[in-house]
Amino acid sequence: MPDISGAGSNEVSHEQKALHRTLYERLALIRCCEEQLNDAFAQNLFPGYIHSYLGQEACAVGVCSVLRKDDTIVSTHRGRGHYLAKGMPLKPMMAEMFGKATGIGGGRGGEMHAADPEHGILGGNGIVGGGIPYAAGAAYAAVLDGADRVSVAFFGEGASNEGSFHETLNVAAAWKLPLIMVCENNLYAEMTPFRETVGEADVAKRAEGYGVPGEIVDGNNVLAVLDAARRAVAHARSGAGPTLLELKTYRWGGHFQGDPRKYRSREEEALWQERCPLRRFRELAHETGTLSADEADAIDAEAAEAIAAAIRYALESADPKPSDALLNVYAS
Ligand SMILES: Cc1ncc(C[n+]2csc(CCOP(=O)(O)OP(=O)(O)O)c2C)c(N)n1
Repeated sequence: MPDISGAGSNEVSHEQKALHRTLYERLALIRCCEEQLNDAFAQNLFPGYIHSYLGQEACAVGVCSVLRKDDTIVSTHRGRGHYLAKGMPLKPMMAEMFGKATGIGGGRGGEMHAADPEHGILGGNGIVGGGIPYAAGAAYAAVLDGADRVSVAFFGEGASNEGSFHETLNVAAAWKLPLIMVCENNLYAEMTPFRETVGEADVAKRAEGYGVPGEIVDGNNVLAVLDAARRAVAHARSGAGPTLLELKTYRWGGHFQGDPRKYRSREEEALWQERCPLRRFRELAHETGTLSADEADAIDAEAAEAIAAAIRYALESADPKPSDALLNVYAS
């Protein structure tokens, strides 16, 4: 495997530079998206809830960076990072968040239910753990098609206590499905600390009981996530079956915007903000000579402008027509 970190070498290859640039572009886009949507929400411009992905950006970017366009993912109620990292076009994604007719789902799905099969994004899901079996279905479809596509299930540690997690992992192991189960362990499910709901707080240790590889990864280190995802994808594509990855991370905001966060301390939040995935990657890229501070600043500015333009587009777009409400409900 090529050394993508740059550690131990003074040579910086063109590929390394290009990879680091792309990773930072995606991280910055997701960061700006979440920040600006929070602002829009505070100004009462946003309909419904926002389940912010701030702080978890390296999870989506690290995993999706090793996927092909035809590989599939299934997301959760906290899905924008996954959508953007897997390539959902920005403006239709944003318009969907605002429930507009120009949204990728015509505004029917809204914040929790965007999908884009063209880019292998099979959808978010408001049911905790609800998407996990769909991802196994997509993996099984790849086997039936004789294709070497892989399928990724993103979910939170709360979802790992649902039956759907256990049943899916069991059947995926038995049938050696090309599935990567990615648990983003951000320590809280709504207002409940994970450690109060389990006897063993490392989700990845459960992998052994199902006879599949399991790995605990620093979810705030995009290169560590990318490395682990690369191993899991190679395992799945070779026909060896599923892997369970547990990415240890933290959501900076509440469960949803407006959550007063009484279940955790401001000190704990500050500690995790010190581990900012973007700042850490910027520092590493700077040290290894793959991205200068000026280049990273320019990427930040481009991302901020792209997100602002997408929000303007969404706000200016028309609402769906009431007369179209039954479109796409029944097969014609
Ligand atoms: C089956 C089900 N149970 C409960 C809920 C309410 N609920 C919504 S999000 C959430 C917490 C999910 O936590 P986790 O899976 O860790 O994801 P995170 O929000 O931390 O990203 C709960 C309990 C739900 N939507 N679906």
